[in-house]
Amino acid sequence: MEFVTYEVNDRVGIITINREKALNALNSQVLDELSEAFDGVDLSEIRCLILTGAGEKSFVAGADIGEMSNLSKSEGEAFGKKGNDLFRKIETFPIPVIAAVNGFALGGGCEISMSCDIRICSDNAVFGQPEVGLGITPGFGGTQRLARLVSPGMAKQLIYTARNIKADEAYRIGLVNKVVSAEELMPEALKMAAGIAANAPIAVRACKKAINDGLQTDMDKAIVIEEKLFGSCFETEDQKAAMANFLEKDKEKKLKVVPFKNM
Ligand code: DAK
Repeated sequence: MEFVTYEVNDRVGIITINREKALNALNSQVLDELSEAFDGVDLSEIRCLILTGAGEKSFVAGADIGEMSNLSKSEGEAFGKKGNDLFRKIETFPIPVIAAVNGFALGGGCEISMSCDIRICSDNAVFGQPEVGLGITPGFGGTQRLARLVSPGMAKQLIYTARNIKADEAYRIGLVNKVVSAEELMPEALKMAAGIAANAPIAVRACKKAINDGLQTDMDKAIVIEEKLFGSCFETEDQKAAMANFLEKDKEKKLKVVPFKNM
């Protein structure tokens, strides 16, 4: 792949968008390669992913404006679908995905970070949805995910004004989970990912599915989703081993790697 790299650090996979000259802007090729990288993750080994951008200046400075500038209506729809399919793939990916936001996260960059489960950013990060200044709406789910993540009022303010916000404000409104220095960004993301990877993998996946699916429905149905996933954990070796370890007061025993199944 030309613009995306993938590496493995113990049980954590790191996907890097590597198109630094264009501040990691998302063109069709980057979207295709990202999709391929996610498809290639070995889910029997990897328990958490980190998505980041190459360099210290930009995570992703948006969809590629050069490529978008000459799109026809049908081409625009096709480009939107390519992005939306990828972003849903990330959002519903069986294991957690942490966005390590190393600088600009504008337009499609902010949107791809919001399709991840958790966002950690460097203190030079800048978030925003500048689309209305370019004559378009956010096209990769920004209107939907920002409103759900922060609040409808704050999302409307940011989207209508096209105003960029710095890391501290992104943290204050709940768009990012944590702000660290640029040097600390990857160590912090890896530390959080390792913490997730140390827990029972099927239970972690079930939590992601319960939260995601539950948010799409009303509370009565959402609670049933949780019940079913909770019940399914009692068919796992992790549940039996982890509870036995607790009862035997042997907290040092490690959880086994259990392949993902039936979820
Ligand atoms: N696309 C293409 N190239 C970009 C880019 C982008 N989004 N952002 C930066 N670059 C390129 C620049 O053109 C420049 O290339 P060269 O001139 O060196 O060849 C290089 O990256 C360095 O950028 P600058 O020279 O501009 O660097 P500065 O430090 O001066 O400024 C900046 C950094 C991030 C403030 C600035 O580059 C900037 O404003 N970039 C654009 C940010 C932006 O507006 N992003 C949102 C794009 S709109 C849809 C699907 C998707 C979308 C919408 C609809 N559907 C199909 C419905 C998504 C839309 C967006 O994401």
